[in-house]
Parts: sequence; structure tokens; C-alpha cells
Amino acid sequence: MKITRVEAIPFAIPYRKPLRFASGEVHTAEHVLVRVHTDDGVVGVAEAPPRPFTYGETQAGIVAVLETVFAPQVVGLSLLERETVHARLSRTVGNPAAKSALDMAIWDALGQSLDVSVTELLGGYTDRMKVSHMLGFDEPAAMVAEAERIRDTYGITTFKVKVGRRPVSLDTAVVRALRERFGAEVDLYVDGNRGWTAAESARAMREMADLDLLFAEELCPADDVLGRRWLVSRLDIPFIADESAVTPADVTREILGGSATAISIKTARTGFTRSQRTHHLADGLGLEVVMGNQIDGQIGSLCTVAFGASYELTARRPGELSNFLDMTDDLLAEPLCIADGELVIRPGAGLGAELDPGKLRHYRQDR
Ligand code: MUC
Ligand code: MG
Repeated sequence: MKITRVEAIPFAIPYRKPLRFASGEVHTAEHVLVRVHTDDGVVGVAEAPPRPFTYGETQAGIVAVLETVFAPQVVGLSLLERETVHARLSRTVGNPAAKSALDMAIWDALGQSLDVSVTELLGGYTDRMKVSHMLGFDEPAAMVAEAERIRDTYGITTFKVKVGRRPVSLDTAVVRALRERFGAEVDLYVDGNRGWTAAESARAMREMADLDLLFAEELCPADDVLGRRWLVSRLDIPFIADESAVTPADVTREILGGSATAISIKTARTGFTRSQRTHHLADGLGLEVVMGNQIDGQIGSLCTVAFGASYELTARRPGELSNFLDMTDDLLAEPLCIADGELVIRPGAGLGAELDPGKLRHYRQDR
């Protein structure tokens, strides 16, 4: 069970249509596939999605830091030494997606070696999650039509609506149109990706007061410390910290400081080892948790559902597991399938992320 090699393979797969939100937009999934090889021939996999507008990482940077810094720190360790891996990777600041993909590929290899699923290794609570779909910026009619298609095709009835545009009425009109079209049939929440000021956020939330929202997420920057606390103290629904609460220390700071009352866990930025710490912290503090989406491909979504299904707290709310549906293709031999609004973990050992070698050859960018 010793790690012998780490591969970092850049690949690019176009989206059918770009996903737009307040802090950026994505046209092509330019991700990095991470493979961890062991001395007994096991290969664990995970993917790193660079999000320069949120965490500062780029695809080339992720490949470089994995090859030159992280791989030498883990080669020679046993798959069971996950805390040693965590301690060594933590010597380098930042680089959350690179560290997380390496961590998750190690857990995948461990699961395969022990012949148990990653979900069983982590907590084994259930084998599935309900799915929440994220709707990117567009006109109200187009976003309603997209929600209808997603509901009719996949049975999904929870939607996270991207907001944060100016004037705020651009977004409040969308949320109102969704509520008018679907009534109580759907659950809705909003994510501003820091696009508004605290005052604009308060105004938008006032305009949407009758729309029965589940949550509001990251409407204004956490760095506007007093404005954000003022906003959160006025709301009567949970306020989710997403990009402002990447590490367990960030979660502690934002929650105890009154800048958030719920959190998003994204395995793409905290892997499995750190996500466990964040989960346990949230459990202890009595926080609502949503399993978030860092605009993951299918391998990343498999990681999110594997973790989310592991604990009661993370499986309680629908997880953001469906944005791979906007991609034109993926690397898995057997594509993920959302049915009746649910995504089920892969049966068998590890993550069950078997790759299609032809697709990998086609989409990889390093040869
Ligand atoms: C989200 O919840 O904010 C947008 C950027 C990113 O890193 O994740 C997405 C979704
Ligand atoms: Mg968010």
C-alpha cells in the first residue's frame, strides 16, 4: 500500500453553454486529473478544477505544484498515513484544489486496496444524495425553461439561483419567475458570489421576502466585515459561507464573527481529510451544511456524493451534484446518471471512477 507515483494530467472538455455567475464564467472545463499509483498496482483518481477567480489556482499551476512540491512529499508513504499526507501538504499555503485532488485520489486507492467504498471508509451513512441544480445567469424566461428541463429530465426540484448582478432587479425577477412558475413544487436558494454590497443584498432580500427562499449564500464579500455581519443579523434564513470559509479555521472565524450561519463543504477544495474536519466542526457547532459544487466534472461530482453520503448532516440537504450535465463529455467509462432527483454512489471499492482510456487520450493536453 505504498505510494510510488503521482501523475498530474491537464485535460480540457468544452461546456455546451457557458456557466456565468458574479465572480466569473466557465466555458471549458480545464481541469487536472490526478492519479496515485501504489506498489501493488492500485491507481486512485480524482480531479482538480482550477478556479483562479476564487482561489488563485490555474491549471498549469496545479500541475506544477503537484509535480514539483506535493508528489515528492507523498511518494514512499503508505495509503494509511493520511494524516501525515495532510501535515506535509499543509506546509505549503493555498493550492486547495491541488491538495484536495491528491488527498481524494489517495482515499480512492485506499478504498480499492481494502475493497470497501470511500463512503464506507468515511462514515457509511447512506448510498445516495438528493441533487440541487445550479442555474447560471440568463434572462428569466431562459432560466425558467432550463429549470423545467432539468426537473422533467432528472427529477431535480431544488435549484440554486446565481445572483449578484446590478441592478438587483435583474436577479430578483428571475427568482420571482421561478417561484411563479413552480409554486411550492421546488425549493430555491440564491448565491451571490460576493457580487453585491451588504446594502444591495439587504434590498434584494427584502424584494424576495415573499419567495420562501431556503438559504442565501455569499451575497456580499466577507471582507466587508461589519457590513456582512449587519446583513446576516437582519436575515431570517441561514446565510451560507462558501468561498469565505475554505478551511476549518475560516469556518470558525466566519461563524463566530457572525458573518455566516451555515456552510458549504466542497470536496474540490478540502478533499476528504479536511472536509471531515469541517463536517465535524459544523456538527459540533450545530450548523446547516450544503455539499457545494466547484463546477466539478463527473469525477469531482463522484467525490462530492461519496463524501456527502457518508454523514447524516451532509446527506440531509440536496447536494450540488449536477453541473457536469452542462459539459459536452467526460472521462468516466460509465457516465454518472441522475434519476428521480438523486445521485447514487458507485457500488464497489474506492470511488468507482473507472476511466475511458480513449476519452482520456482525446482530451488530455500534455501529449
Ligand atoms: C458556487 O457555489 O459558488 C462558482 C464558482 C466556484 O468556485 O464555485 C461555483 C459555485
Ligand atoms: Mg457559492
